[in-house]
Amino acid sequence: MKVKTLGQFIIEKQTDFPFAKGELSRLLRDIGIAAKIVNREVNKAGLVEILGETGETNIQGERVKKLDVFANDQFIAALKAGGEVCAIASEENDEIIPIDSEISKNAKYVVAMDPLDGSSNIDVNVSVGTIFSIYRRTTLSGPGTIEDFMQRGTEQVAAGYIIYGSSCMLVYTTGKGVYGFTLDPSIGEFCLSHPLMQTKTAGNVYSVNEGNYLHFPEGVKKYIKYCQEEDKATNRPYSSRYIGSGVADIHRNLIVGGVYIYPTTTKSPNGKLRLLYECNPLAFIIEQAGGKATTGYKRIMEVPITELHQRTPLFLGSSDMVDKVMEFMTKYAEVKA
Ligand code: P6P
Repeated sequence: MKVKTLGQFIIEKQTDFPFAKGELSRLLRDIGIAAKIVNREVNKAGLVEILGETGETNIQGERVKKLDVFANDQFIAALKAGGEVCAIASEENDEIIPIDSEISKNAKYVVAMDPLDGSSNIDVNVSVGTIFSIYRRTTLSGPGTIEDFMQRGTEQVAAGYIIYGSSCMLVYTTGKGVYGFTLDPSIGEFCLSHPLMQTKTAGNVYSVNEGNYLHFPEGVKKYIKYCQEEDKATNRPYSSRYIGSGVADIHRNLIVGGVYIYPTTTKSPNGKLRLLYECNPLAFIIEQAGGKATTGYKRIMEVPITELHQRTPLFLGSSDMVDKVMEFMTKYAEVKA
C-alpha cells in the first residue's frame, strides 16, 4: 500500500470541512509532533536511570521528570507553539491553562487531554496512552475559560488517542470515520495503517477489574456471570482481558471486539474515569467505529458536564455487548451493591 503520512492525510481530508481554513489540520499536526516526542521518551523509560545521572538530573543536565509530567509539558508546548488553541484542560492540571499569546489570539479551539493515561504501568513496560478531545471555543475572544470546556461530548469536533505500545499508533476521528496511523520510526512519520476502523457488533472479550467485584452494581455482577456461562450459540464463555491501561484495553477491543467496563465501586462511587478528557473522546471514537459508550444507563456523550475533572462510570465497546450489560443494569438497578 502506498505510504500516506498523517500530514498528507489531514490535508487530503480537509475538503471534508469546506469552512475550515486549515486550523484543525494544523492542530492535529501539532498533536502528532508531541506524540512522536513522548513516544521517544516512553520507549526509553526504563533506561533513564542508566542514561541519566543519579538523582535529579539526566545527561543533558535537565531535571529527570516523571513521564506523565514530561508528556503533559510536551503536549502543552506543542499546542502553544501551534497557535490554534486558546486554552487546554489536562488531567495533570487542577485548573485550565488559558493561552494568551500573539499567535493564539484568533485561536478557535480548545483541547482537553489525559497526557499519559495508565502511567503507573510505565515501570512494568505495559502500553500506555494519550487521550485528547477537541472543541470549538464557545467564548468570543481572548484566552479561553472553563466555559469553553463545559460542553457535552456531542459537541466535539475531533477526538483521538495515541497508544505507546509494541508500535506507536495515533487513532482519531473528526466525525467522518476513525483512522489509525502507525509511527514508522525509520522516517519519523505516522503512516495510515488502519483506514475507517470499525469494531465488531458482537465481540467475545470483556475487560473489567474483577478485584472490585464485591462492590460492583448488581447488573455488572450478573453480566460478568453471563460472560462466564457456557453457551456455544453466543460464543460464551468470553475471554477476560484487563491490562489496567484503558487506552490499551479499549484499542484491543476496538480491533477484535469486546466491552470495557469501569463501573461505580466503593473507592470510586461516581466511577473512576474522567468524562471530559477520557470518556467523551473514547466515546466519540467508538461510536464512529460502530460501537457504543454509556454510563450503564445513558449515552456518555450526552452527559452534562459541570466540572473539569468530573468522573463517570464507563461501559464502552461492541454495541451488542454494551446493550446486553445495559439490560442487566436496568433489570437490577434497584438491587443495592
Ligand atoms: P484500576 C489508569 O489509571 C486508568 O485511568 C485506566 O487507564 C485504566 O483502565 C484504569 O484506570 C485502571 O484502574 O482501578 O483497575 O487499576
